[in-house]
Amino acid sequence: NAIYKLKNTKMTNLVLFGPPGAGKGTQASFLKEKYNLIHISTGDVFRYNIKNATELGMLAKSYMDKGQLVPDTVTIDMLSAEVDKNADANGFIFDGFPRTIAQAEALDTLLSDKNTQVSAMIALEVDDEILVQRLLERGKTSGRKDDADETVIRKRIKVYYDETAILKGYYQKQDKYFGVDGVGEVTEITARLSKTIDTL
Ligand code: B4P
Repeated sequence: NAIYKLKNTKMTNLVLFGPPGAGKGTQASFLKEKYNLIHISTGDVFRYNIKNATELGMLAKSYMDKGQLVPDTVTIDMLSAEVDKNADANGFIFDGFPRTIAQAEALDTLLSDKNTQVSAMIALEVDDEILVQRLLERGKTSGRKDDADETVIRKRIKVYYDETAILKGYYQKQDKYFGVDGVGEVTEITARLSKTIDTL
């Protein structure tokens, strides 16, 4: 109906972007409160499914443990379902999605079907060696197989450059790309991100 449409045109839909360990999940947890947005982390949804031993979880685990991306069709279907669960949202923070051009195109279609669109991609910029250190540190306590082994961590960073980094250009072409320095105190980085979001 008309009200639903009007609300949707005002939605703020942020893609939080960056290599593994850049701080996407860390920052999304603050930004969702501040801007009253629904936070969807594809990694978290996969890990929830792994924990509950669902069919999706079993499939995702076989890729995640090796540092590979879960196939697009599976990831896109899951993301669509998560968006549909929150039809009355003010907007979304997509954390860890899209990671491929196919996923970015699917997100555009999904949002345009709801009379809305991606507002901005905000990328956290962090040097590779800092990423490796952060993930190894988290691996000591997280129980995440993909954080425990430096070879797998480096594989994830390589997959980011090979398959995901190309999305910078995809959003730059639409004037929606914003890079933010992701090194420093967590609160400092939240402030940097907020400064960008407030200009949208
Ligand atoms: P994700 O769950 O997205 O995990 P991630 O890339 O490691 O980032 P995360 O958000 O968890 O880390 P963060 O930067 O917050 O993906 C895991 C796997 O799932 C992928 O490899 C893939 O297999 C699969 N997957 C997920 N989405 C997919 C998709 N769309 N398509 C296909 N496959 C997909 O934090 C890292 C660490 O840094 C933390 O310990 C944190 O405390 C620390 N940290 C954060 N900010 C810091 C700061 N400012 N200073 C110091 N440390 C900081």
